[in-house]
Amino acid sequence: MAAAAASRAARVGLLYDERMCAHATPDGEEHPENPERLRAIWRKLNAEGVASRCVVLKAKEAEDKYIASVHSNNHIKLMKEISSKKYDSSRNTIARKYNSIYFNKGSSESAVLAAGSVIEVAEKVAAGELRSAIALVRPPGHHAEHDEAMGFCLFNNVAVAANYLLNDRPDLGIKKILIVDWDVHHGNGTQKIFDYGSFYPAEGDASHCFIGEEAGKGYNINVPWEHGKCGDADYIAAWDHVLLPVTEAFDPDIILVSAGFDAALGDPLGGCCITPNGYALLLTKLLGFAKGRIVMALEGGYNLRSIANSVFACAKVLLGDKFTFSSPEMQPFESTWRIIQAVRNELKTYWPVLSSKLPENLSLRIKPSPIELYTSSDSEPDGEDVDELSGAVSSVNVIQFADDAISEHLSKMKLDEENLAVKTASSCSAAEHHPTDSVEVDKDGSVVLSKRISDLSLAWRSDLSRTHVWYASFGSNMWKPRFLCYIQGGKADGMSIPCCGSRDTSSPRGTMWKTVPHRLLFGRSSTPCWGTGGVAFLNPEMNYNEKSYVCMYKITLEQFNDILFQENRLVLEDGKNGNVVYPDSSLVDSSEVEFMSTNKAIHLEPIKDSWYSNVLYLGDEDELPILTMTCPSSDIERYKSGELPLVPPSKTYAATLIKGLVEGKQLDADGAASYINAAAARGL
Ligand code: X5A
Ligand code: ZN
Repeated sequence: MAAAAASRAARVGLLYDERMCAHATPDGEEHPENPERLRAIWRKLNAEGVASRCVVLKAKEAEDKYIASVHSNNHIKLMKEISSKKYDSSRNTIARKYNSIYFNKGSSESAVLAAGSVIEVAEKVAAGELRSAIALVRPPGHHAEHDEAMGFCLFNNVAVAANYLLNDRPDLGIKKILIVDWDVHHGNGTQKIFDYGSFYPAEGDASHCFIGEEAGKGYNINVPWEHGKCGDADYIAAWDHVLLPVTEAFDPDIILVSAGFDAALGDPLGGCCITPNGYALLLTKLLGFAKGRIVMALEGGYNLRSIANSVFACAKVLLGDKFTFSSPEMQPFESTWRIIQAVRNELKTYWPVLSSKLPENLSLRIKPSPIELYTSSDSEPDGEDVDELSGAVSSVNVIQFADDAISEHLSKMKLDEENLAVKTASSCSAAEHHPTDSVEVDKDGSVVLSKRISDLSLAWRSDLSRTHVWYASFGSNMWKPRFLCYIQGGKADGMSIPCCGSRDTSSPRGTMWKTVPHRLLFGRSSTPCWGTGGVAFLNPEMNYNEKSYVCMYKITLEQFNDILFQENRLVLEDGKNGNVVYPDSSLVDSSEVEFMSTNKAIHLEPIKDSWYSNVLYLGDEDELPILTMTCPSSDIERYKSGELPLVPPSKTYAATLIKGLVEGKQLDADGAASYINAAAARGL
């Protein structure tokens, strides 16, 4: 009986191999794409008893000849030798030539195993030995191009496996492959590798207008979100109205999923909010095609808990566990419907099933803002009109190979290196490059770290660089030299670690002081920068008996986001490589600002557990909004209950506030000291 049940249940492959954890930053520097990602998923699947229900497989090396169907011989040689002794002294320098790449002594082995592992499971699924499979691989692959590593990817694992099935295993009868790339980032590598046409320098190639070239026309579908806040409802809409109709018409023999989980709720890079159940539903909808032959290969995904829970949900789907999907509460964004309609228009000549117009009533549905209100207000969140561009791109590559191998590869585009010297006092629009990479000491003694910034998606930056706001500081940022560290990078007196600064290092356009009717408090017991002692927060609740000093700086909304990233420790720095990884999407754009101007506050869902996740609107000055960032009201409750400690500031931290107030001519030294002491003593 048990055996019969087991054979009726889907045979699901699960590939995990500790050897793919060998790829790591060279000196243990923090990086989102790190070995713990695989381990976190593996631990979860074991703890939940899911791994034991799967056919567990070990990694296998990819043979060069298979990798060569996708990558140049030079690229293969370099990736395979980069970990050898010969490269010990040049490894970091070579890594820096790429966008968002590091190498160590384990990189070569991991990369060859990642590609080989996807081949391995794809072969077993295509052969019918397994019904479906999940390959837990790293480094990821979908950004890697013919002759180029980028975006944490060395070899394009999924593209290598697809070519293997099509070119090297005619016996398996796989003629049509659907690649679904649900990673939040654009699968530029996969797109280019399977693009027949080769002559278009692909600036902005994540556009829905890229539908493939020549014989491949209609076989590349991009669904480029206009902002980074899409969730289950948006992805399901793209599935129902683009992907699934095309899949039905295409009728693939197998589906390879470039399964990045960085569109997951809680991801530090993505900013989207797909839930584990959302992923389960997206996957369930695909299971209806290709006789359920699905191969999932891990791509991105950087929140360990989110990726573990998401892969767990997907594994249960593949194993045939029953899910009950309640219809999502959220509706897709208005922009989601607009994008889906545009994609359908673009492709309807190739896929007649997309010809019909979406029903009128669909396009009118609007998603409520993903926020929490903190200051009392009777107005409900309105629908928002979001037309900001940001990084989230979901792409679907549909590939059909009539016969032979891929044609000449695309001429390389140059979105690769975004370099920035911190002290370059130019405004830096997304298009500008500052090819400096060094450490200097500024004349006033502060350390200036020049850095390479690697963002694959920068559209939101150029947009928000045109909007100005007043940023109101009430803590150490009241002292201008300290504040400037958040703009220009480096550290000022009293700080023990440097800041990475904003991408736009231009100085504030104005400075101005004010008092606001909010209570100043000091909470949390220590910080990496200031050591033991509390740091400043404003109670988001207004209180007309209070008067707190704020120093306001007129800066761009892009700079404001960079301050938010830094305050909430969302910028990852890799000291050795000098790489700085910012989140790929903004936290506050014009739609949030507009929302706040009627509702006073917005709690930033993607960083809801961070210290400064609550942005307050404090009024206008010069017709520009005054914004500050503080803790959410829920933290105020935790301070009141004693769950979070109210702690007076350290001497150095207090000294910084006092310097700000004195140099800003708000109070004399004694007055400033008693202002701080009173705030620290008062409690809540
Ligand atoms: C595989 C993947 C992301 C690279 C982002 C660089 N790469 N800013 O998610
Ligand atoms: Zn990604």
